[in-house]
Amino acid sequence: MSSTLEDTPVNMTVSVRPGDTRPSSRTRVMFRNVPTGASLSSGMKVGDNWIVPLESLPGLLLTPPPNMHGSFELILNATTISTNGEVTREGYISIEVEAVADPVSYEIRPTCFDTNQDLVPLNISIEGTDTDGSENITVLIAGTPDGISFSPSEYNRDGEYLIHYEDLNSLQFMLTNWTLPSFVVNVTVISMEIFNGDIWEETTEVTIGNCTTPTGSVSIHSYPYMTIRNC
Ligand SMILES: [Ca+2]
Ligand SMILES: [Ca+2]
Repeated sequence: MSSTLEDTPVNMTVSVRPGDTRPSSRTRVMFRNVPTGASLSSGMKVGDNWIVPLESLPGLLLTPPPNMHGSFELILNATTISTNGEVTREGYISIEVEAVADPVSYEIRPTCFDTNQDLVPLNISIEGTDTDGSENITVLIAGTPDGISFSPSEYNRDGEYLIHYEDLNSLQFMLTNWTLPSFVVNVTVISMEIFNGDIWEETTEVTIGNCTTPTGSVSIHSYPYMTIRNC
């Protein structure tokens, strides 16, 4: 049994010693039952089989099908062909591939709220790389101040809201504290392999400002104060 991680090549560690070394004989090595999408680092693919030159066996790598996890079994046929005929030996190689959560790409569009708004959309778009349905994507918004709540979501505790991937298109926050000039939340994008719970996550600080009171060193509501005294 050889083990590897999802999308990671595994060394085949196979050696074949010809039983007949006379110049008139030759040995052919064939890997059978190679899953669709898998590849070997050397050799020629013929249907689901790969024919690999004897001299390429040391260091031979197998790359599992993209995003695949689970196990499969290869059949190894080594055939020596000589003037005495053909002799084939058969062996089996089990490969175990462990699921790994993949990074996702995401974009959080800047937004701000007006003091007369109750509901404000928050646009978060996420694109996963492991699209075979083996990963669950969620977003956790933490550090939410009083007076703000996100919907649709699951409220955890202490200002934490969990948003499911399918709800991202309709995500918005409800505002009941219009005195906030701006607020900062921590947005964590999470992908989790359903099979074994492996997690990839990344956290971004997002500032959501009051549209009429921009944050920063300059404010449109800041006017110079000046006194002119006529002597
Ligand atoms: Ca996968
Ligand atoms: Ca994965």
